[in-house]
Amino acid sequence: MSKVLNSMTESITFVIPVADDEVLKNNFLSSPIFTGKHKHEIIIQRGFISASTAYNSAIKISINDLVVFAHQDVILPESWVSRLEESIIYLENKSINWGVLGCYGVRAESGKGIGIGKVYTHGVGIHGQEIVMPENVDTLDEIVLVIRKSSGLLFNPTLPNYHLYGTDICLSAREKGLKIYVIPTFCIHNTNQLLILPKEYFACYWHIKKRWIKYLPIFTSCIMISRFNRDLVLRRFHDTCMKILRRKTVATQRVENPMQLIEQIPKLKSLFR
Ligand SMILES: [Mn+2]
Repeated sequence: MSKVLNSMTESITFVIPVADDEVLKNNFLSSPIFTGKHKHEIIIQRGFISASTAYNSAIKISINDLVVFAHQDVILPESWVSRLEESIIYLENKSINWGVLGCYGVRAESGKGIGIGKVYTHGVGIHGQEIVMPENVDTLDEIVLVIRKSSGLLFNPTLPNYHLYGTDICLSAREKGLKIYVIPTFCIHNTNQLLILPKEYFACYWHIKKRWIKYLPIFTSCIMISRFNRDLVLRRFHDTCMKILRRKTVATQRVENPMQLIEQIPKLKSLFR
């Protein structure tokens, strides 16, 4: 990108739904941007019945226009804020009316399992197509989502649980004629890699399918929501086999100290800047 900024001019509100304070402390709050002095607002949301209700209540009270929603187990590098700002300037200079930005997303032509935006997912490794400019996608992964409060976008309060709310808000943006972009930033998702999708995930699948039937097929970072539910059927078959074989349900557990992990993997260390 041509425009390089020396300092961030806009304060940001970061919203984190928290289920485990230890995970929050060792991951999101250990991100280099928060370890020193900073001017951002951090809203921690606890005890909500769904991600959508947690996030909407945060939008209401946020003091800044720019709002970032991230998982408690996501770690953002030092450069993250300036890359976000460069991306916003790039989009606004091109008069692109953006609705939602993120770190990882998919579009119809992405191909199975290939997302846009390079990230590290614990249990998977470094993955996703590296980008140098913001790239238009259909939907974004929930790990990181960015909106402007002034856009009027809200999460769908009728969507239950903590799944597919990123897909839903991207479709709400599309409905308003707003564009979805992955920005060229790197982040780490220190997740527990699940082998079997929980039943709540499928409840969200059906909810999205019903609400956004006119946009089928809908490509998401985890599943394709389609008329004949091909991905869902395959996924359920896989999960049933796993249950019959009584295999473990979590493939990889998140690491306790992700900063140590970054030090141990040279490629990860060079991307995490
Ligand atoms: Mn997570």
